[in-house]
Amino acid sequence: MHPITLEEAHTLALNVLSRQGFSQEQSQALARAVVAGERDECRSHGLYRLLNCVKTLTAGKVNAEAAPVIDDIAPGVVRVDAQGGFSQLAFESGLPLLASKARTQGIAAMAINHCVHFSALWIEIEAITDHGLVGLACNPSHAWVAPAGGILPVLGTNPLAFGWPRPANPPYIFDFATSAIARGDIELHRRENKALPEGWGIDRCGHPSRDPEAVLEGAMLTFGGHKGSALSTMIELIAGPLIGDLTSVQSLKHDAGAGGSPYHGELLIAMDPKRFLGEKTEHFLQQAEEVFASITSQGARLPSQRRYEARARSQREGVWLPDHLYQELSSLL
Ligand code: NDP
Ligand code: PYC
Repeated sequence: MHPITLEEAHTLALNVLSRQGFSQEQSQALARAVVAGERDECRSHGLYRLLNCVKTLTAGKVNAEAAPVIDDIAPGVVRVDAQGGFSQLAFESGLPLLASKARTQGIAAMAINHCVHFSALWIEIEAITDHGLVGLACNPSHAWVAPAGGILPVLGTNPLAFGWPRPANPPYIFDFATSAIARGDIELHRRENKALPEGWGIDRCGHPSRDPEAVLEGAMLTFGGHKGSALSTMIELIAGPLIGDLTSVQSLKHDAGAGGSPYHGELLIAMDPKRFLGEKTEHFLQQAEEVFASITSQGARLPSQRRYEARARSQREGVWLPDHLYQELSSLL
């Protein structure tokens, strides 16, 4: 394993991306995202994703110099056209208007269109809770996941993330794929020659499999059976046709076997507790704290707690990259 500080990780990511042809703005936004993933020990969306950014660029499936265009389409709706670039810069560009609309209206939505997407959504949700707002985000991906009861991959890994700002604590945030696990984790198992846990996927014939290669070629499964399947379908709809963008099936078709990151849209919703609650805001935010306390007081943990602990550790001690990953990234400089 190769030790590296967070500053070095950021410089490495930035240099790889600029060297490969991404604009400064795109490189900065991408580097911030992958370093945050590595820092919080969400490795399926950490520095290893740089390999996929480069693969997507080499395949001609992303606009490396895209400058997002913001469109104020309704009092409560912002549209950001990512212009075929990665989602991160589009999100960062649209966030100030989304936050300002949420503060005025109480609730506002942002549709990001025409973006190449691999982001862990907690990064965006955390940026929304930093504004004191409640946030929700979701997007399709590539059609890799079979619906409950079926064996053909027609749904994406479709993440759903939610965040709640807490006055005296880090925000409550959950963020998960609606598949049993993110595809990135299956790819990491393949890279490390590790068998998958049961229940993550099936082979091409629909038989349960623990072989990462067979599952990558077959289909992943949803979490929670028909419940995950329905949530995933909802995401196909509200972050696809509703915002005028591609479904996971269409995204995979657009990729045409290039092996690039998914290309589609994303829906984000921001809500301002102060608009809903006025002078009762403090009282009701305190009730929310009681909900959290009722969970943690019995020894259960809140989602993101592991991440916040990992963050503190990485900020203190840096992170460790597998040697082969460090070498692969260095070879791109
Ligand atoms: P996990 O199955 O690991 O679930 C992650 C969420 O569950 C986190 O919020 C995590 O908090 C929480 N959690 C895990 N264990 C517990 C526990 N015991 N008690 C309470 N909370 C718990 O992640 P996934 O593989 O489903 O997703 C990983 C990432 O992949 C996400 O960030 C997602 O956005 C991203 N992704 C992105 C896609 C895209 O299209 N852009 C597609 C699919 C996934 P903690 O982090 O603290 O452990
Ligand atoms: O890990 O499932 C995944 C994923 C898809 C797009 C970005 N991440």
